[in-house]
Amino acid sequence: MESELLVDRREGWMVLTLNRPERLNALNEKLHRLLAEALEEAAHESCRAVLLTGTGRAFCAGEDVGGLALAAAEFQRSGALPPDLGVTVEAHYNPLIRRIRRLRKPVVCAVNGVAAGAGANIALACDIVLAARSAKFVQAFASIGLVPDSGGTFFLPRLIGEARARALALLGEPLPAETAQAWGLIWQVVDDGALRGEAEKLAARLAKGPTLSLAWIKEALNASSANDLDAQLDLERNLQSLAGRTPDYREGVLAFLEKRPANFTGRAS
Ligand code: T3D
Repeated sequence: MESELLVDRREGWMVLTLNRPERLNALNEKLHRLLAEALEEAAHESCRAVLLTGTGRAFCAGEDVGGLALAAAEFQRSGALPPDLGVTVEAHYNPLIRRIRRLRKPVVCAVNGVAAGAGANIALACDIVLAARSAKFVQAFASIGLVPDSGGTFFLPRLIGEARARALALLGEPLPAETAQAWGLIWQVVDDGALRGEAEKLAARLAKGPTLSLAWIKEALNASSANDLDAQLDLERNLQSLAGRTPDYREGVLAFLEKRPANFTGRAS
């Protein structure tokens, strides 16, 4: 049987494909475990970029509500308290979002179709999000009496502002990919047939980039929403000190002066 997560190792980068198309790539414990293992592998020096996508007509429909419904029915029958969903969030969703944000290399997300619930917010946690023209983003939580998780209440207002964030979260209405791009929720919409190719080109390009500098850019941007300007200026100074000592900086400057493409290694020495 095919794995629920396809891991395709390329030269210096990886493609992770959620692979439960019959459930719109909804997440269960096994898929979470496979994702955690793959992202752990992606942290190794040999991997310099990650592409995350899904098979079939969806990117990811969030938590497998089939599993939730089963558990709820069981608890109703036995008269016990319903399961504490915060436990799943703490065990699986929060670590997943932290892994993506803290990974010291760019994560590209190719949203190949609907991204709902935690599926939408996992996409938003990635560094560069491309979406198929037919894709849509749904904060589906309120529709089933839940609260946005996986960073939704953090990412949404920062990306698109309070008014739009509140309406999306409270109404749970689908947001078409083109509007998502127009609002600044994602980087770019691509024609459906071109999405995978464009996303692969982008990941391969990033994998040839100055990996340490990209990691520090990610670190600075991650920190900026909690920092004031002074703290952010200090952080930028510290990171620039580090970047200025890398072989990739030397190579970048040399390549510029010699009017040739830089050959970055991503190495510290
Ligand atoms: O601790 C915790 O566990 C809490 C954590 C929560 C995190 C969350 O993500 S909560 C939010 C969970 N997600 C949802 O509520 C989304 C549910 N799905 C939908 O709203 C719709 O399916 C979509 C908007 C995503 C797509 O709609 P549509 O019309 O294109 O497809 P469909 O017909 O609704 O779904 C197709 C099949 O996928 C269908 O199965 P069937 O009838 O063909 O056998 C449907 O049941 C299944 N499916 C869709 N979403 C899920 C799912 N199966 C399991 N889990 C899903 N999330």
